[in-house]
Amino acid sequence: MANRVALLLSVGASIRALHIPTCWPALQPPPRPPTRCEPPTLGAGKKTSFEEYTISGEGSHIFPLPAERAAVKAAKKFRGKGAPAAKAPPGALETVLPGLDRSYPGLRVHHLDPLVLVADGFLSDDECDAYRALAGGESAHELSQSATFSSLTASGRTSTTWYVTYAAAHPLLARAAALTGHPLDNCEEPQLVRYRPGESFSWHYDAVPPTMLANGGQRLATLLVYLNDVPNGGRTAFRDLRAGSERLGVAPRKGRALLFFPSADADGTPDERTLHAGEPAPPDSGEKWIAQIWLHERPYDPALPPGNSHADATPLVREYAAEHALRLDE
Ligand SMILES: O=C(O)CCC(=O)C(=O)O
Repeated sequence: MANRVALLLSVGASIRALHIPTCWPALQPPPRPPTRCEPPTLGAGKKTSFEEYTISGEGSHIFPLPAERAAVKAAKKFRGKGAPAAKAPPGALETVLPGLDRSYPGLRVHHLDPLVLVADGFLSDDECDAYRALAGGESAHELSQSATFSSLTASGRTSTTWYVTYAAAHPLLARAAALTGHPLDNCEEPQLVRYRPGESFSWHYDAVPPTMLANGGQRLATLLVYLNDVPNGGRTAFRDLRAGSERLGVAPRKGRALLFFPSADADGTPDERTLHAGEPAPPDSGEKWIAQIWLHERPYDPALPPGNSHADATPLVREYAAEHALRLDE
């Protein structure tokens, strides 16, 4: 309990530092204690000490879940390595995010409903290295705590996060805009995240809680790019989604992008089927680095690093798109 209060206090402090309104009851514990579910496996059937929690069936005071939980179902056809997105049923992608380019190079469907997409080679090796090198530099602001909203759902992150300027992240933004057809102005501050061996981010939702929708509205899409290979572990795992008989998990491969859609509704209801985690990697696996952005419903006002602005990135994004033959919706 003392640990939880300390965590909540530190999250509250960091959110105040980010100028995010704190009208959610940060110091109240969730209505029910978390209950454990079976631990995940890592590699060839090895158990990890990764703590897993399940959200109570009624959700929490931040995330009231719908009364009827939608069936969690993976289409058989799309299990395993995924199917080319271009072959997905008509409208399956576009109804989730109008403007999504199903013919984006390498885009594959790993889960159809809810939609989980993966694209290898989304960023080049050099682009991954350049993004990673932003840590500690002038274009990046280190956060004392994650800016994710899910602390009260008993999730915990032990990794380190930096907010990065849009300008410095322009290759990622240009590719995100081409893939999603979504305006740059709706994008939250790009993040850079480092997991040291054994660090993790336990089960959480990415959806914005109902009381925090003022800036940009709901997060419509999560786009995450792995900046290095992690030989064993470190997957992004979806607790309730299956790939065949196994839990759906996406392994970190340098340049690989993962795209999914965290909200069921603009009112702040998470799509509870997207509960996910960054699994830990064993000590000999080295670090895991990711870049990530969230696309909102409406234009988003950045807070960090000081002076960060979409406008600074716009010419760079256009130039990059022209050089790489990417189609941008203007
Ligand atoms: O590191 C990962 O694989 C997942 C990260 C994540 O879910 C988050 O930062 O919200």
